[in-house]
Amino acid sequence: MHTAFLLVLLYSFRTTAFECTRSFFIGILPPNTTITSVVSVPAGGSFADPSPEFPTNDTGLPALCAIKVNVLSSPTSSFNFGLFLPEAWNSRFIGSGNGGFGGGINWNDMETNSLSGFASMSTDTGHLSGVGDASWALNNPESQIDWGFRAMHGSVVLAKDLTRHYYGEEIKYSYYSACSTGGRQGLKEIQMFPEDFDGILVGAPAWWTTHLQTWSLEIGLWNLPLDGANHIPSSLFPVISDEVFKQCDSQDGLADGIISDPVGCNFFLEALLCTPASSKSACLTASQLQTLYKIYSDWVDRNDTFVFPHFMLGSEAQYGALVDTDSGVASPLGTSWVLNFLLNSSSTDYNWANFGYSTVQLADTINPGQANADDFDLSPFARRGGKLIHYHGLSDGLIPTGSSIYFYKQVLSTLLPKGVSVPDFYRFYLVPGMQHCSGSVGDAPWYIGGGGQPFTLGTTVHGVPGFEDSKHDALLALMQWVEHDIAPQEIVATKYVNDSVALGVRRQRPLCPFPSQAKYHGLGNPDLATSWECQALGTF
Ligand SMILES: *[C@@H]1O[C@H](CO)[C@@H](O)[C@H](O)[C@H]1NC(C)=O
Ligand SMILES: *[C@@H]1O[C@H](CO)[C@@H](O)[C@H](O)[C@H]1NC(C)=O
Ligand SMILES: *[C@@H]1O[C@H](CO)[C@@H](O)[C@H](O)[C@H]1NC(C)=O
Ligand SMILES: *[C@@H]1O[C@H](CO)[C@@H](O)[C@H](O)[C@H]1NC(C)=O
Ligand SMILES: *[C@@H]1O[C@H](CO)[C@@H](O)[C@H](O)[C@H]1NC(C)=O
Ligand SMILES: [Ca+2]
Repeated sequence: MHTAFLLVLLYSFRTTAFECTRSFFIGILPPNTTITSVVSVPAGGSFADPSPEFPTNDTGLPALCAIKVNVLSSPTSSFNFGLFLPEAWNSRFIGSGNGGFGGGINWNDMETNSLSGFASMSTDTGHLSGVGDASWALNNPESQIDWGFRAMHGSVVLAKDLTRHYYGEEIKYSYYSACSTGGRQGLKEIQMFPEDFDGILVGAPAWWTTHLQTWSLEIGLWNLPLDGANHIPSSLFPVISDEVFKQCDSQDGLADGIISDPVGCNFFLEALLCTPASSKSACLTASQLQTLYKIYSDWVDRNDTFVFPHFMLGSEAQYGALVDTDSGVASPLGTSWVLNFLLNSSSTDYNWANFGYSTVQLADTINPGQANADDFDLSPFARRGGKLIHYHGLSDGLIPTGSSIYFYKQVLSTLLPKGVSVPDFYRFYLVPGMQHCSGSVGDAPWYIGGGGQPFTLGTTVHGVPGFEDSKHDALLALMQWVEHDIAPQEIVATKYVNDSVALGVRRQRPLCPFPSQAKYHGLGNPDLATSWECQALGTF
């Protein structure tokens, strides 16, 4: 009797698969860490830890253990990370990232990833703030370093320890997927801690912090002051965009509302010039045209120094943040960074008349928070078998597509002479019509299940609904590369009708490994991926 009762007890104890309690994790982490909370979430449950960067609560979660940890990173700073450990675990670990200067745990991407079975991690990077707010960085060099790279690496190491302990098993593979600042965080991991991840998927990385943030200020100044003859009001950008599409859409060989090759478009800006007959609300003066020339040109400064690439033709719909400046001042993505990270100034009425290339030089000297992800020698990551997939939208109106092209070419220039075969570990894709990280103009197919993309389609969307394979899902393509050594070729991007999965597919089209481009066969429905093929440029 007594023995039987004990056996029943033991048996029922073992069916409680995992121990999601704070005491279970005590002693696993180093002394300068605090396990803030351990919460068991039932299937279909929710989780709330809203922050300025990620205000939306998770709902519809799979059964999981949610852990939050605080880590002292210096005597004056600390960072937090979150970890979701789903009961239905796929034996893999994944990290996600942040946006702008934002601070907050990305529980949203963690939900996406845990619905796919990953143990999922994200860090708040050491502070709480919205994406355009860098005031936390003022005279706070330790938190700048946390944001720069320290919080990500520290979180990855500790979150992996908790994951192993929880499941009582080794992690089979570790991945990372994120966009924008998240892309920078991923490249930084490759450069500084190549052992952290087996596969990394980055979109539109904000990798060149000292140049990107200063350029974000400069491009606003080009279109100011509001009463200057040079100023293009926001009401004219739809007019400009229409003219760009009118000229460039068909130059790629197919009039389909998508500018597939903005670099190849011979755009005649003077078509926009006002004549005595034209309506003033639908044309540009000669001085406004000069501003437009600047917007579409690289920032090249003293001694012919290349500072930063220009926006691509077809990116105008997203100019509200940096170019339009209806507020009369440049974007905080520029000013807030320069004041708080660089000049150590809290001035709200700073005189930007003195701003210019010398500020970029100062930024390069100081490199606040060591945030620049500009070490192009990725060979340690390549040697240990790491794989990188990188993508960038051609209609990105926040981070110029050219900055990704420049990064890829710098890696080629660094590694090809050393005999490192870049396509063996790094593939780069341009996404025609895609805006910053997600969404598109002209109904262009953009969805590949990249960092942050699923959540924009719905809080419980994960993977590529209806197309759960490595041909359509960039993360699955990366996993196939890492785990089965099958390198990705074309990746088919999807556009759902009105970006609603329930409304079905509007269009699909292959994305091609750079520098090849998707070309229409000339026959068949151009909305089907099978009507397109990747064509190489010359022999490359
Ligand atoms: C998120 O959850 C918190 C805590 O449960 C709650 O106070 C808040 O109202 C929720 N926010 C939304 C938008 O539902
Ligand atoms: C906290 O612990 C980690 C790992 O042991 C160590 O690298 C780090 O320097 C420690 N931080 C502080 C503030 O002691
Ligand atoms: C241009 O380059 C020359 C030679 O390196 C240098 O002496 C000069 O100071 C540079 N000019 C500016 C304005 O940076
Ligand atoms: C701002 O402060 C940091 C130290 O926190 C210093 O390294 C940097 O040089 C300062 N910036 C300027 C422009 O003086
Ligand atoms: C998609 O959105 C457009 C514009 O809002 C609307 O006119 C159209 O009816 C929507 N399509 C569907 C199938 O809901
Ligand atoms: Ca076209």
